Amino acid sequence: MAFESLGEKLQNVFKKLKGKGKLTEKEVNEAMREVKLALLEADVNFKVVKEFIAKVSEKAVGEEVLKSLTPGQQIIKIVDDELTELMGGTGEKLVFAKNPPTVIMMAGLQGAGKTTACAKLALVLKKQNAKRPLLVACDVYRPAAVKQLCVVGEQAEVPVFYLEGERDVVKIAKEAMEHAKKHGNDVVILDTAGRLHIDEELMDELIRLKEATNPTEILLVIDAMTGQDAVNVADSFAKQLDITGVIMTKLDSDTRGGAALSVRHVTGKPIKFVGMGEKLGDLEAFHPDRMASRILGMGDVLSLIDKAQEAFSEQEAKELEEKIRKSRLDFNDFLSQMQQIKKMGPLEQIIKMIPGVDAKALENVDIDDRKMGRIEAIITSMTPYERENPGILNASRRIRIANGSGMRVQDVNQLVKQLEQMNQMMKNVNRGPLARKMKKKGKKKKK
Ligand SMILES: Nc1nc2c(ncn2[C@@H]2O[C@H](COP(=O)(O)OP(=O)(O)O)[C@@H](O)[C@H]2O)c(=O)[nH]1
Ligand SMILES: [Mg+2]
Repeated sequence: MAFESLGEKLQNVFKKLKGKGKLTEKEVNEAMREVKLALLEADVNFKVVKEFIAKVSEKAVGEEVLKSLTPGQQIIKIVDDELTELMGGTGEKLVFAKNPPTVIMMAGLQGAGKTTACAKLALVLKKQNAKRPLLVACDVYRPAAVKQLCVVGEQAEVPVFYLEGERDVVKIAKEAMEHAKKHGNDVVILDTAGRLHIDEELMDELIRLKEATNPTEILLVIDAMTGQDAVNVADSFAKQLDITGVIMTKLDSDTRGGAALSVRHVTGKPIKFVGMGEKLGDLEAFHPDRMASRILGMGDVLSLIDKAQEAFSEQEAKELEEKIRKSRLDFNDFLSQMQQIKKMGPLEQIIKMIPGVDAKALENVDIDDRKMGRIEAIITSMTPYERENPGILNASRRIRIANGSGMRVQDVNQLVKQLEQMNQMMKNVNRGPLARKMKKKGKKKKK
């Protein structure tokens, strides 16, 4: 897989930073120097590297220090954010025409992977977007080209339109559009010819095809293995043909990956899909954020940090600490804890993001968001006074709450018991050595 070596190098830089409490300017500079070298070695365009480092350095110095992150983590987060930004930020989806059929035109040099990409894309559209694509053979110069499209079309189980012996690609495309309208094909994918190099004849043909079919998407297919050449090709295609996006193929190879990191910045055009293998199923929508995290080898830890930061304010955390110290958790705390966890998203997803958690091991665990919903229903059926003073919940109150929340009295009993147990646990903790530490801290605060 591409990026392996870049990922390794960056991860090594960060390993050195991670454990440190504070970073000196010298340490930051040294880290930046190593990041720069790693990017250059990965064949990232040197102008891109220069700007990237400047941005990261500026942020690393200027960034307000978040309480929850160490300086090392902070820098990793900045690099991750900037890598994501570099590759296009949020990622751009394929656009469909308001009035079908949507025309998608492929362009690119010979061997880049256009014909394969046509069939791969058709398969994605069929499966994920419930479209009925039609492939069109507009590479008329090599007899084998039409055949190849027919073969991959058959594998993907999508129809292929071609005109035997016809040399006029505009005519083929126009007839294909008629065919599509008649047969209910809502997407038309044009496979086109490539050359070994960009030449005028090739561009001319593509421009005529574009004018005749008014494509919603013109996707440039480039081969990641050709590195900066691919970026240069993309740049001139972008200028002459006004492409709408890029399909980067062969990212499964051990290319250093620099092209994928540079192409957006150099051409201004987003990568929309990446080819991850020769098989027809090997086309993935491109997500800059996921790619950045993949390069940095951190799974989704960063989004976990983001989410935690959103959900808990510092004030809230302090208040909770105070109550825990006094073993006086009430139902308001219970409720607000649950709501904070909810803000972070479905429990199951959160748990899967924690590094070291084996997703398979979770399969049998019942992480029930509905259970949280039921608890919430019970608590919100209590009066504010009851929530703050769980001790007054006698039988008649419990019956009222059960009726109000649509739960059984047993459920209410169980919840009350849970809270009691929690407080009991806190009491035990508070008598232990940990508690003495916390008490000291508490006294200091009160001064
Ligand atoms: N490993 C790998 N090979 C690919 C990928 N995409 C295309 N290829 C191979 O690249 C070669 C050229 O592909 P083709 O679609 O014929 O290119 P075209 O000349 O642009 O139409 C074929 O052997 C494909 O199997 C990819 O994402 N990964
Ligand atoms: Mg081809």
